[in-house]
Amino acid sequence: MTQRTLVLLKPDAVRRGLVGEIVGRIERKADWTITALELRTLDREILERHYAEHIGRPFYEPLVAFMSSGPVVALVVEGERVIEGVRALAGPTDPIAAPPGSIRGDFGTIVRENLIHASDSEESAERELKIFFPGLA
Ligand code: 3AN
Repeated sequence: MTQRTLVLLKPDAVRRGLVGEIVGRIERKADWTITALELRTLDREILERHYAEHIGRPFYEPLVAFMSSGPVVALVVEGERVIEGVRALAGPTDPIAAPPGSIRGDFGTIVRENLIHASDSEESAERELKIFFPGLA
């Protein structure tokens, strides 16, 4: 089943020089294609839309501060079961609980700075792709 997903390499990944490493893991999966890729600094407005479900939670303000603390790399990735697949490459939200071999498990320590965002369902992917790449067909 061919799908499309939104991936964000968060400011910690960019600052730490892990863009190549993470993009490489995505590229090496057979038959997935990166169809858009952009370095971009996110403002509060776009983050409010992206993280709408978290508004009001205790971690929301620090999350927005972190996510706007430097540029991110936003990508669109297409391919076979790519939504589930990039989530599997990323590992669970808490990097300490994430298995070694996953991006968060290999490189992360704290929950907020967990390196990568990837859409978690077809509905989320559709919503998030509209926010970040409104011009996409
Ligand atoms: P995921 O990115 O694994 O889907 P979400 O959507 O639940 O996780 O959370 C979005 C982001 O909010 C996470 N990537 C993380 O940066 C931050 N976050 C989530 N839960 C917490 C928490 N309990 N404490 C601090 N930050 C959190």
